[in-house]
Amino acid sequence: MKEKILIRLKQCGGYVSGQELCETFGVSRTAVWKHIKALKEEGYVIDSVSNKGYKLVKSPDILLAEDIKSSLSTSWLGKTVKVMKTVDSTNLEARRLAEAGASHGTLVTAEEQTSGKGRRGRSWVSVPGQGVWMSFVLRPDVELENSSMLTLVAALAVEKGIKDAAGIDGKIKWPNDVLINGKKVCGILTELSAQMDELNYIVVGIGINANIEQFPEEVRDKATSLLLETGKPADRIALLCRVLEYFEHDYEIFKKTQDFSMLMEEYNSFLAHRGQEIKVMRGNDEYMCKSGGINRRGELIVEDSLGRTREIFSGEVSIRGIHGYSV
Ligand code: BT5
Repeated sequence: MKEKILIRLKQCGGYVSGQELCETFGVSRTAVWKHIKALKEEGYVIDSVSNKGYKLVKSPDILLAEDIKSSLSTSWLGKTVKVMKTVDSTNLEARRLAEAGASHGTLVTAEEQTSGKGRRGRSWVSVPGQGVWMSFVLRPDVELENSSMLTLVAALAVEKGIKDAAGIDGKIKWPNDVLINGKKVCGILTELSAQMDELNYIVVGIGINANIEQFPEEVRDKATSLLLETGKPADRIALLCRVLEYFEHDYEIFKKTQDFSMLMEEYNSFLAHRGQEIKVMRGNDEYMCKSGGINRRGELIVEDSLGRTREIFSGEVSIRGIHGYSV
């Protein structure tokens, strides 16, 4: 009931009379008043004026399933959503849900991750309440060999979602980061479960540093947040929703050809390091080359010192700008 009252107040934008709330939801005035009181205790600022009713003035910065549902305009992504206060890792939770049969598009998000994961056993700093830490399950109709490109679809969605929700331009650092002013604002971790050549499910995990004010020492020189870059707090719900909307849209485009032929041009326009010297690292092997754009298979085209071009596959590769992490 409390959630329904909240949604009504949000949809209205202005005052909703107590009488209308009673009639719509079939409850007494005292019940309405109690729910409003409970909402205020959760941090909602609600103005109440006699003869006019109640008006939602400000929502607290917490992730709520109702808020996500009411501002998300997708057809299948995030329609089932699990919002958690704390979890080990949203990727692990999404995998558990997928193993238990969760459907295509199921979303998990949490205020806090106690063991946020990066690639290859690295960890992901997930300051409680200050980021968008989310993962979703895909049961895609996509060939196993093409599935790694979903990381690129996610990066493209994050770049555009950040632009819409926070009004700032990012750059995609192929394959799985988004940077602002050369520092990492988002990391993506795509994991899959397959048997033989058959894909069971994919989990796409996205971490966006929305409102982190201070990073721990170990990532301070390479990490940034939207708050630090724009000087204003980002609306995490809007950010999450816009990213999911772009992902769903671009995923449908990707699925048509199962490659990047229709997304490549846009992706390359956001690519960091384009035309610049980069260091490619594969295990202990490192070499310098010039970065081009991606091809339609999502591989990064580079040119070595002898002018030969190579395509690098995202698998085990990390790239760095010549001055370290940044461009
Ligand atoms: C990534 O790995 O960038 C993938 C990160 C994915 C995080 C999301 S959050 C929701 C979901 N649930 C999870 O458990 N994970 C996903 P990689 O490219 O390996 O980069 C990891 C490296 O980034 C670390 O070794 C640090 O150097 C750095 N790092 C850690 N936390 C960071 C942060 N909050 N912001 C920027 N850089 C960070």
